[in-house]
Amino acid sequence: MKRFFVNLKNKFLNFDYKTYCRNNVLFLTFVVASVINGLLIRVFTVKNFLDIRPIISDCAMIIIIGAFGYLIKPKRRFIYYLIWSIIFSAICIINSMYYTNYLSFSSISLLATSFLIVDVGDAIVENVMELKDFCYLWQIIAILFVHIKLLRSKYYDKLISFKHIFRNNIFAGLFLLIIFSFTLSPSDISRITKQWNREYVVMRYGIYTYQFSDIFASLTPAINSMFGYDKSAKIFRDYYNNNSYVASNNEYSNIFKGKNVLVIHAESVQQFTMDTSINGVSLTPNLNKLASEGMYFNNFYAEESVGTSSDSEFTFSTSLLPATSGTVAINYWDRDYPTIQKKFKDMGYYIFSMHGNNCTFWNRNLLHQSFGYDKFYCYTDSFDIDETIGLGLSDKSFFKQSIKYLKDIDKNNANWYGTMIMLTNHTPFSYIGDYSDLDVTYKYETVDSESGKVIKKSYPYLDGTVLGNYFKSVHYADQAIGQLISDMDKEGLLDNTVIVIYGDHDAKIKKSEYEYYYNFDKKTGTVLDKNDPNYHEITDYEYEINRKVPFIIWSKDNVNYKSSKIGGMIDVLPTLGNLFGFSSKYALGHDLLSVKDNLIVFPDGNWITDRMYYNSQKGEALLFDSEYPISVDYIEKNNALADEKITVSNSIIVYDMIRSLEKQSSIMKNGG
Ligand code: GP9
Ligand code: MN
Repeated sequence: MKRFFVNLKNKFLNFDYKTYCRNNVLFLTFVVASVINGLLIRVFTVKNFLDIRPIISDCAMIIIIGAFGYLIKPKRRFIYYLIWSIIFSAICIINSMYYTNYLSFSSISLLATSFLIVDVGDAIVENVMELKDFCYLWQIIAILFVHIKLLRSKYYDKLISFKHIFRNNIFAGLFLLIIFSFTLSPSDISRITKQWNREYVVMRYGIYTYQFSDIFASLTPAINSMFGYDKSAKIFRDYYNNNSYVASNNEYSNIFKGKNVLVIHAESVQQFTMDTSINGVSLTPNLNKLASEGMYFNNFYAEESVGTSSDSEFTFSTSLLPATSGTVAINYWDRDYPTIQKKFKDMGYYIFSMHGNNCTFWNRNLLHQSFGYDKFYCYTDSFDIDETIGLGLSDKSFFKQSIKYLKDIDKNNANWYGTMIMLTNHTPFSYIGDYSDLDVTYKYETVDSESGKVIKKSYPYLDGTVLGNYFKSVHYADQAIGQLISDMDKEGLLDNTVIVIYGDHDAKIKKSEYEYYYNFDKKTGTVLDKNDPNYHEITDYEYEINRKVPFIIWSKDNVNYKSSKIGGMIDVLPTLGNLFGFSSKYALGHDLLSVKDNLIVFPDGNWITDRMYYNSQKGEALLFDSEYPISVDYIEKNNALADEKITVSNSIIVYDMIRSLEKQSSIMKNGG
């Protein structure tokens, strides 16, 4: 190994750079110009020009692409570099314009629609094109200029075959790629595969790698939907033929008919936080109050997949499970979905959503249109970033700024349905600092044996830990919700409104954090040893089960209902449907106020009932009541049902089955 590096070093030191440059003028012009443009676009957009990592990534990508030029005869090589220079400049120009409008980067899957949704009458159009967007054209001019000069000096006639340079350049590109890959964290890798935070991907990987990964991600749905349509259509038809919709009829049916709805998407709020106090202070006094006065489901799962927030929004809105490959928000946002939003719209409601983050995060600017929202109030258009915590605008400021919009909406519409997506309580929670007044040090009093005086003491306890920061952050989020409810009340906005609150998914806190928390000995201020018989080890099952989130439905009418029965995001549409008087024949969930033996399926095929948790990958089960035996039949029946729900959801998501079959039936009706 050592010899390899010594050889490598010698090769670098003894390399004849002058001759190399003289023989590779066009290639080097292409590489240097492309790297400079890659840097320029980051300077003009995300402004992270000091980071060397995206430069390495850009270089690797450009060198590998440029290397293929050496497979072409010297005289024709110019065409190759010119074409790539045009492509690269176009990538920079389009993204530069796109960024001005959306504070994000373009995707080939969105490009046509995204430019369509720019309001032509709006002042924003004046900013669609700016002079700086075209500065990238210099690359094409430079390539042309260099080529003409080389042509005049008969440079190409002197060049001989350069296949070995092709090979060397490929090696150089791959070498840089390997170096770059060492700098990647698991979250960097996850972000490039999911593509939901395109700004981050460009900052980290550079514009070219971003754009190529985007092309790949954009083609996935088209490729997936090319195969297996017939099989999926059959499963879809069979399922709905055998499971036709049955309307709920219970004492809660239609009780909220005609009321307004405000849905609060409570970022990363897990249910157990509602049962947690630190130094006697409840983490979530406001949520607890709403839960105790209203309808509260404390055994409820978000059922999200890699699309996290956006998956929860999807399952909440449609009563379908998220996509098994890719995400609905990024890859399949344009399908025809039966949503809660469309149901309320059919009842004459004005439908809106609000979020203090960039409008394009999770592709919401398009996803929300597809769900049926009339308007999406988001940071770029509707909110001032006057207080930043973590990912962006603080929840308290977001809610404060929302009140004026809510008042307007309430004044101008007989009925409305709105979703407010919170942001502050988002991992890594470390930015919460002084914004939260929760103290997570452990405080206690002791009596001094000599003087008999009471002495106040403390242990750092959860201070500085991720879980401690999460608790502080949840406490902040809870206060923000309390503030919103009280501000709405002051404005009379609560009198005819039902508040619906859900935690969108768990906080992704490591097991070791919980183990520290559960094994902290408050008497000694130390953590129990792993070998101690009282040590509480968090098993995979305990961790999974603890991922549940709260689901609350509250109104001033004091409709009180508490349930510890299993439920999930897939049940929201049927439950609200029962309360507000609508239904969807495609819903895969159940009305939580009627269901007896519910089955909650996770997108990976695992499932949970009131009796057991089943891990379908391992074929392993955890029984909640060991006295109550489970039959193999019970497991097989639920496995089949879980599989059906996943497959039917995917048939709607991937093959746009509802649109496709409804189109077919309307053609048949019209005799086409
Ligand atoms: C982004 C926010 C976070 O706007 O909704 O999404 P998440 O990381 O939780 O999926
Ligand atoms: Mn989220």
